Amino acid sequence: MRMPMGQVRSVVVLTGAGISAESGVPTFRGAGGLWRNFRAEDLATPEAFRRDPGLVWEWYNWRRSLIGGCQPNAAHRTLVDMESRLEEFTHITQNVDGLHGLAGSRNVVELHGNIWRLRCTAGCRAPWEDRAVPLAEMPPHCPSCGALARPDVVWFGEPLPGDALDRAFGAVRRCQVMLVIGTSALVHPAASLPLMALQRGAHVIEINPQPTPLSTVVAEAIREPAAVALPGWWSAWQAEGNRGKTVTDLG
Ligand code: BJW
Repeated sequence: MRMPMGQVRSVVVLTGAGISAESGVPTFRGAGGLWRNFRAEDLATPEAFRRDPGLVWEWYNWRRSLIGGCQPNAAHRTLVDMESRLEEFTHITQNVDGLHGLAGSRNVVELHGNIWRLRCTAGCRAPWEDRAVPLAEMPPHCPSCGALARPDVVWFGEPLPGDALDRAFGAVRRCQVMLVIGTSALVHPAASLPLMALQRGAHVIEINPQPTPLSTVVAEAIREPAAVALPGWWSAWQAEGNRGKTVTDLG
C-alpha cells in the first residue's frame, strides 16, 4: 500500500513489554521473561489472588521495586514527541509499568491497568495511586473500608476496562498507520487490535527484534530494539514526509 505521508492524519501506537526492556523492565515471554521463572497461574489470575493474596502481593512488591528503579528510554521519549506533533495520535499500551507517563506521555490508553495503582476488592471506592516501595502494609488494605486491596491490573480471565477498550477499538477503526512495538502479540484482546487495523486497510508496522504471529502479515517488520528503531523511524517520517515520500518508502 502506498500512502502519501501528507495524507496521514490518524496514527495509533500499541506498545508492549519490549518497549521497556531497554529500561531494564523484564518482559513476560522469551529469554529472561517473567513467565520463564514464575507461573502466571500462581500469580496473575483472580484465583491465585483468592488462594494466596500474600504471595501475589510479594511478587508485585518485588516488581514495583524493580520498576521503581527504571527510567524511560529513547523509545518512550519518541512517543512523547509523536503525541505532541501528530494531529490524531492514540497511544495504547499493555504495559503496567507507568514508564510512558513518567516519560511525559499525557494521554495513554492503559489496557492492562497500572502497577502503581491499588484497588479495593470490595469496590467501595475508585482506585488510588500508591508509589511506596515497599508498601507500608503487606498485604495492603483499603484505607476507606478496610477490605483487602489488590493491584489495579488486569489478570488472565478478567475483562479489560471497558472505557479503555472502547477507546482503543475506536482509534484503531479510524487509523491509517499503526505502530506495534515490543509485544509478542499473543494476549487477547490487545493482540486483535493490529489484526483489526490490517482488515481495515491500515499500514501496520511492527518494531520487534523477534518475529511474532504478526510479522508475516504486517506491511513492515523492523527487527531492531525499540529504543534504536523508533527514534530512527520517527526522524525519517518527519524528514521524508515533508518531501512527499510515502509511508512504504520508509521501510
Ligand atoms: C522488544 C525488545 C526491545 C524484547 N524492543 N521489542 C486462548 C486463545 C485466545 C485467547 C485466550 C485463550 N485462552 C485464554 C484467552 C484469553 C487471555 C489470553 O489472551 N491468553 C493467551 C495468552 C492465550 N486473555 C485474557 O484473559 C484477557 N482477558 C480476557 O480475555 O477477558 C475476557 C473476559 C470478558 C468478560 C468477562 C471475563 C473475561 C486478560 C489478559 C490480561 C493480561 N495480563 C498480563 C499481566 C498484567 C498485570 C501484570 O503485569 O502483572 O498483561 S499478562 C502479560 O502479557 C501482561 C502483558 O501486558 C501481556 C502482553 O505481553 P507483551 O507486552 O506482549 O509482552 P511479552 O513478554 O509477551 O512480549 C515482549 C515482546 O517484546 C517480545 O516479542 C520480544 O521479542 C519483544 N522485545 N526486547 C522491542 N528492546
